[in-house]
Amino acid sequence: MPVENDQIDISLTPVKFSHLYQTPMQHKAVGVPAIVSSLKQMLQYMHVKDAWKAAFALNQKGGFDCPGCAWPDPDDERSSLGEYCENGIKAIADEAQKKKITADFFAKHSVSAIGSWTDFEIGKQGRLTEPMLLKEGATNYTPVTWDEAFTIIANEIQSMQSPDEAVFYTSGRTSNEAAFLYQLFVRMSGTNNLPDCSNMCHESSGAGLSETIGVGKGTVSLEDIHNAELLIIMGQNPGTNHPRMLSALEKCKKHGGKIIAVNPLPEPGLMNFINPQNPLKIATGGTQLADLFLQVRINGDVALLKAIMLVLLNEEEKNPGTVFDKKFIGEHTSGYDEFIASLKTQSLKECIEESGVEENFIREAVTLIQQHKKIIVTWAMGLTQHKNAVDNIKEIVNLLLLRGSIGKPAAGVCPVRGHSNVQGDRTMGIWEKMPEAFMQKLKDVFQFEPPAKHGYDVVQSIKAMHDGKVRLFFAMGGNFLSATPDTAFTAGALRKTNLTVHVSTKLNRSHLVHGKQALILPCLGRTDIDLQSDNAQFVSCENSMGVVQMSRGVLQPPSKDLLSEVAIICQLAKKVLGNKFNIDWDELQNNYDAIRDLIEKIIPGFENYNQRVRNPGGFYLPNAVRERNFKTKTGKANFTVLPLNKIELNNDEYIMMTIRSHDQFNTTIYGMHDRYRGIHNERRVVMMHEEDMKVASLVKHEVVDLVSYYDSKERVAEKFIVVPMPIAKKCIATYFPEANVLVSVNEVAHTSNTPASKSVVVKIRKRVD
Ligand SMILES: Nc1nc2c(c(=O)[nH]1)N[C@H]1C(S)=C(S)[C@@H](COP(=O)(O)OP(=O)(O)OC[C@H]3O[C@@H](n4cnc5c(=O)[nH]c(N)nc54)[C@H](O)[C@@H]3O)O[C@H]1N2
Ligand SMILES: Nc1nc2c(c(=O)[nH]1)N[C@H]1C(S)=C(S)[C@@H](COP(=O)(O)OP(=O)(O)OC[C@H]3O[C@@H](n4cnc5c(=O)[nH]c(N)nc54)[C@H](O)[C@@H]3O)O[C@H]1N2
Ligand SMILES: [Mo]
Repeated sequence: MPVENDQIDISLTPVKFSHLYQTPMQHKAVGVPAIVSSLKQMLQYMHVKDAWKAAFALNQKGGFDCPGCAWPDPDDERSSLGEYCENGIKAIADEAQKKKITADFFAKHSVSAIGSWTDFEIGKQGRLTEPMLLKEGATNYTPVTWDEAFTIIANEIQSMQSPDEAVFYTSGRTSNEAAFLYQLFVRMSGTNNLPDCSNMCHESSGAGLSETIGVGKGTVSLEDIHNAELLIIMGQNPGTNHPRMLSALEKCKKHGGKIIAVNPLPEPGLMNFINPQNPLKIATGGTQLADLFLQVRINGDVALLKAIMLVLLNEEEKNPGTVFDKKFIGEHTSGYDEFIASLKTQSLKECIEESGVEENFIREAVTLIQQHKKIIVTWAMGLTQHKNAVDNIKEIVNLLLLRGSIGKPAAGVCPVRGHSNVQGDRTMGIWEKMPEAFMQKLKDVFQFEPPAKHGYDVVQSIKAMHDGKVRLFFAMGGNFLSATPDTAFTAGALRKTNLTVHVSTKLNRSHLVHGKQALILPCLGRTDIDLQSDNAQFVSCENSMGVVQMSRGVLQPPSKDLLSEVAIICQLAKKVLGNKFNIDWDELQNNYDAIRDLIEKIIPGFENYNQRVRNPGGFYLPNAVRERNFKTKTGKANFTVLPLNKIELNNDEYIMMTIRSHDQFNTTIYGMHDRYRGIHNERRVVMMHEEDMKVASLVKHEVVDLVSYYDSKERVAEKFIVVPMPIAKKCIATYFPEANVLVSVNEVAHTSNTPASKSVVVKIRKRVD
């Protein structure tokens, strides 16, 4: 039954409980329980032989790039059991699971029946194995041939009045080769509508960094992290989301480095760490990681950074030239005087209050910052998903510029990327507003006029669909419905399209909330052997630190009917574009070297791509900031003047962040435990400070509803269980994607348009039943 727009229906967020129990929050990350947990996942879901093969090829030179996060691999020694990581192993067990979804499965289960299952249940059904079509008005998906599927899509595209009636989404697992061809095909078909998961992820980092230092990505290498004197880790939970980063932190500590963690939650992965690569450590107890923990309140980071810089300024004024790097500031920066003048107008007391951190801790942080010259700030979603997220990033740059801590070894900025190739996809041109120089290159090399008008990003795509302006929604990977904000609104939007198409490895909720017709196109994953005309192909990815490396799958694919992403794009392009452009799509499909030859012609830094990508460990892309070359409008690194944001909450309001549990990769739910935080067997929880619970007369494990009010609309997420947690006061936390229904599509970061899913103002409503 089609559901009316904007109305919550059960298939969007099934409410089922699974017997929550809590254990004490852990004070140590990784160690033996992590190894046990990941081996269990592998043996439960994979064939033993495959598990073994995959584990040894993971993140090895010549092996495959982990389909999990984008943390880099060491340039030199790599531990032999893959680059071992609990959550990397879980990502493999999920992709390479032995269970399969065939046409029988879809004949047996209707779309609405599957919709009533939880994401965990849906994810455990197995790998997709053949193309499927949901015909208009049908209740079940039925098999379709690849050729028929491409014809359906081509017909839809060809009957559009404007190419802008199609939207082409990308999730960040897509390889460089596939991403390059995809954007080329999309632009040749006439649109820049290329939203991607980055729009919801590090877009704010890109926006803040481009304006201030002239490059939209990080400036440090793994070696820099090892050698930093001071690391400030903000809004990031590496123990869960970038576990291999913990080994790098350990190396940094070994070299005498200090670590400050800034987070509303005392995440165990930031506190103490037992290295699974090192059996000796497991026996003896581990490394204390954070030297100082600043329990900031949600979105209190600008206030905290301002407070730190005010105290630093005071010290500088007492002893001129000893705190700020005046030589660096004079030679390489612009806007210093205005910045200092504005900083002086801020009240230290107010900044401290707004940050939620006690003054003595702030002073300790200042001492550490003053004592060290090689400082790196790392961050992730805790900073990028707020309305003033871009200001967070710029304020970090202000701090580093004051200390001259950028563009030299062991210093700089490190936005830790999410998806394993999200950074590479952007480099390849997956962006709704690629710069002029890139478009000109496309024009020169491929002899066509690329569309000039910027395309839709994620939020604009949702709104355009909602307004009936989009006929085709095509997704290269990902789970758009569940990853985006405002689930009910987005569902209404997707349902207004004619055709939704998903190139996917696994079944997910986006296949169930669809246009008039829907297609599922199953593809090879990172672990699968990719044979084209009997030749094994490899692809390449760029990690968080700008290293491009090859990735070659080692396992037999789950079905003969799967195509690689590259093959899907080539065959679709051939069908849609015919011979309109001088491109041999068959050749590109049969030999990925030919794709890399094209990439080399368009994208700077990829000279001799085919040769260099074959070097063990790959190659580094150039990064001008490392040479203190700032490609901004002023030609220098820019200080920026930013407002102090204030969060005003009524007595019955809280600020909510939507975060990841330890057993999930974005919308893929591996398991039901959040081991480090001690939350087991349940995802519909709301973490809350015990004192706040008392004030609100809530008891442990009481079931409540969460309510948000935006755009004069009440949004309700029913039935969440209250769990006490040592989180900052007046702050609460829920898991993504269950709580996405509360995030308004209109609450976005300025400049980057990223949904503010880490600062949602909500009320907690007691239930009457
Ligand atoms: N195993 C696993 N690995 C992953 C992923 C996964 O889901 N599972 N996802 C991948 C992706 S796409 C991404 S983008 C990354 C995400 O990696 P993270 O950003 O680490 O993921 P989140 O769970 O969103 O965690 C945000 C952290 O920021 C803190 N935080 C929230 N709000 C604030 C704030 O206002 N200020 C500060 N200072 N801190 C705040 C939270 O307490 C939490 O520790 O991980 C990648 N790696
Ligand atoms: N409330 C809230 N919302 C958020 C976030 C948050 O912190 N809070 N985080 C945001 C962030 S940082 C991100 S990156 C987005 C993530 O958004 P997405 O990238 O859209 O979501 P994923 O859950 O990573 O996508 C999982 C699906 O990708 C498919 N897949 C997996 N591997 C492959 C592959 O190799 N090829 C293809 N074609 N498909 C594959 C599988 O079918 C799987 O079901 O979510 C965002 N949404
Ligand atoms: Mo992400």
